[in-house]
Amino acid sequence: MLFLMGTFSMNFKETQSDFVEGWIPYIQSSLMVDLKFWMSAGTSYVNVTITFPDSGYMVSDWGTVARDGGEIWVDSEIWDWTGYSFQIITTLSHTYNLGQLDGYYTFTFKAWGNDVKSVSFTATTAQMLLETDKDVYILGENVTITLENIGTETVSIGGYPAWGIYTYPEESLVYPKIYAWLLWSLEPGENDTIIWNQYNAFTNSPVYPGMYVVRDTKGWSLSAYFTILAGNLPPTAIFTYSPTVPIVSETVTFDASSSYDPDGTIIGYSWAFGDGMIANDTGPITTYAYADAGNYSVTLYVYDDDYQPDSYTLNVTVTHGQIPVEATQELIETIETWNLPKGLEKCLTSKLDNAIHQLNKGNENVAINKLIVLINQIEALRDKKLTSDQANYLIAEIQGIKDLIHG
Ligand SMILES: [Ca+2]
Repeated sequence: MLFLMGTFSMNFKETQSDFVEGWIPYIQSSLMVDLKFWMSAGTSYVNVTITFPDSGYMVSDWGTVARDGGEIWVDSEIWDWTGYSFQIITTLSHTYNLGQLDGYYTFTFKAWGNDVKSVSFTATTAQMLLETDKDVYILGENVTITLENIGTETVSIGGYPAWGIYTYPEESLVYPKIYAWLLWSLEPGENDTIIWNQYNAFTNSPVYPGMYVVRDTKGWSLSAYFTILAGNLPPTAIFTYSPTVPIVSETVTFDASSSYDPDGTIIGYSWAFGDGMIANDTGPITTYAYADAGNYSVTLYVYDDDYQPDSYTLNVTVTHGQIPVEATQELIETIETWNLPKGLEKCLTSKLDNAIHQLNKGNENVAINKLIVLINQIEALRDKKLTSDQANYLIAEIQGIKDLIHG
């Protein structure tokens, strides 16, 4: 179109030629104009789509929305290029925001002051919102449809649900088969949600892939379009393990039997235990024992009967259990045989007691930090309140306990 505009400027200077090419006002035939009305969140819209037989047309001004009572119109400026144009069917489209309307209206699309095409509709300020949770679904996937009162007044509704699901563009109803004879209402902010399992209520079989539309049946002119694609739904990997806090060399059971595939079956389970070891094709339940204490990221990999994968990761903390606790307890008992001044003995043993307390609570890093602080304090006491041999002994023992905790 810009190219043609350029041609126009060039030809404009050549007005002496026999045949003058240029843009002339054009009044569109109603046959090639499509008007579509819809509402969203209480606002009314009309979309105008014009199909031109070739590239030699343009709309320089789509006009502004004017209204007088129930009559709404826009006056556009459409041009036809008198010279050569490409034989390509061209579509131009524009959406008009009509604002908040309440009542029966006729919208007229005009060109150069002439009526081209009209559409009549009923709009309401009830401010209902109808939507699906997604725009595209895989065959077999649940479709969640929500009708919400986003206005400020209670809306009374007769019949349930207040909408139907139709094939598009055939507009053949697939759900529901029967509307409940029910008077109900939605308060402002309240919504009603229905999950549709993609079953055609009339044929009692799954619907076909394609485009569908949910339309309200109450005259609100609400619609929500969505597409169902043939395809595979991915599996969901999930597992649990026990015991919750395993200790070194203990058998840990990993159970992935709650993993699932919504439209098929899981045919492969593999594991990465986080310490470099993996296990392939284990089935849903497997066992493993860790050689060292530590924090491990355990990842389960599953794939379904269409070989689509999913994975799930949990952190597993493996401890030395009571081994460092017992080693610390033994060190306390040794210190108590040294006949140190009571204050000093209390200082050392209470800090070790604290570390045991933290270990028993599973706070291994806190326990290690307390032991590091204690080592520094013992260094400060070396050759003062503690002999060098005592300090060496204590530090070596505490380092040993730390290594047990660390794994
Ligand atoms: Ca699947």
